[in-house]
Amino acid sequence: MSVRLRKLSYALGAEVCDVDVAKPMSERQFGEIYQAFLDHGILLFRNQDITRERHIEFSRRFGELDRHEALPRDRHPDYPELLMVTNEPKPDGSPSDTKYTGRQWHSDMSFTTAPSLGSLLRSYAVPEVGGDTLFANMYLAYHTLSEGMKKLIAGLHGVHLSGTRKLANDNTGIDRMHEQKKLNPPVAQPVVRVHPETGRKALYIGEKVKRFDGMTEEESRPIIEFLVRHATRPEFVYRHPWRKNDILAWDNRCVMHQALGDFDETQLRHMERTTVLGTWSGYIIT
Ligand SMILES: O=C(O)CCC(=O)C(=O)O
Repeated sequence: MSVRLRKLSYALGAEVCDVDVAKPMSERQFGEIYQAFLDHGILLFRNQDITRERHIEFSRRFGELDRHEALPRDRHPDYPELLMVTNEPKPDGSPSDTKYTGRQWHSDMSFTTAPSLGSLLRSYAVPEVGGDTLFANMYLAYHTLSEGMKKLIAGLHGVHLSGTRKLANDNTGIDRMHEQKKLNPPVAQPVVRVHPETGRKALYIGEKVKRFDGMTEEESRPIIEFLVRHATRPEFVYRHPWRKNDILAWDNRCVMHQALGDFDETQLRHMERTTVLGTWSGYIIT
């Protein structure tokens, strides 16, 4: 049986239709799904009312899973393979640590020595409207740069830092940010990555990049800002309007994303993510 795909946007993404990821899947069928993942950058599976165990099990087919040692506060208490993104207050009534996760353009775990291959985010509760996520095709972003800019960035390494940039006025998340910084020293990652499976070049940049190694922040900032602005032009982006029980799988090696805060924060938005470990070709900044 061949999987049926429906394109999500001009730039990237496809919906995999009529697949229940909790059901046994042959190597051949998963092979088709994985090929679609490589071809489209994002795959959407709708109506996946499945258990946490099945979410983890399906994710393992993409590769070894991260146990999120770099983000200990954000893990599900019983499932270290699941990272929570939720605005549900803690049992003591204080705000969730992960309320503002992902509110900047990034590729998952780029600030660690195990930058992610891919992520599978599942929606448990979504607000009535909004709470969308944006995704940008970083192959297109690279290939539409001028030859001059490609030359300029060819040997550069971006210095990626952990931490949440956008904090609430009440400093929600500040302890978490300090903890993350201690756990994760700055790492340098190539700005142009060759995708290890497709062999295609993609831009690897984002708002966690503070400067280029060997350059000052002042020198780096205009180039970083240009690259992020360029990569997130509307024609390179897909905006995902979540429904409950969606699973969205994306390839962090050629896709960057950002969670939007365009929703009523009194309404519950609860997501859980598995993160597939990727390969590392950067270095630690000492
Ligand atoms: O909540 C979202 O829509 C995305 C969260 C996010 O950025 C992430 O899991 O890396």
